[in-house]
Amino acid sequence: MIHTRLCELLGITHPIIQGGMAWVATAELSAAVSQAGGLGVLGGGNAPPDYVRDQIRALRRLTDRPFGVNVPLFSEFADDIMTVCIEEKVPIVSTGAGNPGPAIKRLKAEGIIVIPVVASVALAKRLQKSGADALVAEGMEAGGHIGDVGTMALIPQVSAAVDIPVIAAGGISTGSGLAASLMLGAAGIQMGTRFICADECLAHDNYKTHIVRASDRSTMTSGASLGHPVRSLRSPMSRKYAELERSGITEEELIAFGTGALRRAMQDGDWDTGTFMAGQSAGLVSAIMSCQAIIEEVIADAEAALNAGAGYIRQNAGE
Ligand code: TUI
Repeated sequence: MIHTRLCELLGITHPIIQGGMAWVATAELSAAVSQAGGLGVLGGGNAPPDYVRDQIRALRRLTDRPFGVNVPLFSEFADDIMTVCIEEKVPIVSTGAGNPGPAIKRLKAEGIIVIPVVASVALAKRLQKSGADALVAEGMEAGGHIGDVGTMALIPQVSAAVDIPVIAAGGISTGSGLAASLMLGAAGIQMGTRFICADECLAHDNYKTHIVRASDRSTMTSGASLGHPVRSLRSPMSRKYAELERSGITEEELIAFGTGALRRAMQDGDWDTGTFMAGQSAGLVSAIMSCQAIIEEVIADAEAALNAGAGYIRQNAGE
């Protein structure tokens, strides 16, 4: 059993959190992850507050285990979604794509556990001071909106800079990734891409199949010119987006071109016009499985990796 202080803080069995992916992390997926002993996190995305409230209620019909809601801070509804989380007594809120600052105080005053996603040491330190309970440190191998530091370098630096539990994210889909993250100072992991390929995930089958077929170089980033680089599967849409970006069209035109593309990937599986956000660990995902099977496999493989690691170290120390 891999049990860390993150399990204590969140009331979960395994230190595995499911990324709160916009459109993709619905009640069905998040409930299944929580039911399997991890932490399911609903994706707030750009959705209006009433949709999020319905999702919270739908999740609660499926599990009585702890769960979270992710609030991307660029959403026009970010504050309203936090209000919904307070009204619905959501136990855990994670934030992404910005500095949650004063929102932490507001949520904590209501007894909510707050876990911001950070991509730098500076923000990690600031948010620990602001009262964050734990942090997800996300490297640029991750899917979706990303920072610019890789996971292997980010995790040990954030872990050394703060005392609260650090959850490693970005490029992690396997047990060896969990074992490595623990070695780097993390108290658990967050996986997004791996959970897109869960049976319980409502994403279109094409989305899952493209991830299963992906290899190491199957993702690319676009959107840097707008100030928010996004990693997605290399597809006709992501190539076209990058091309338009280089061609110097206006920001408005570029935004209009990208609007609705994530929904088209998730709901329609439209390879030509959808943006299939996914991390570099897509190349590590080789099957579509239940959330329970995913979590059991990751834990068992992490235990094996940690044991083999100890054996390897003993061998190399000449014991
Ligand atoms: O938030 C994410 N990933 C996301 S959000 C999203 S929805 C979207 N749709 C269309 C275009 C763009 C996004 C898809 N993926 N991950 C968490 C994350 N947060 N990664 C990096 C950061 C981050 C970056 C900078 C957090 C804070 C930050 O701080 C800047 C500051 O203000 O100090």
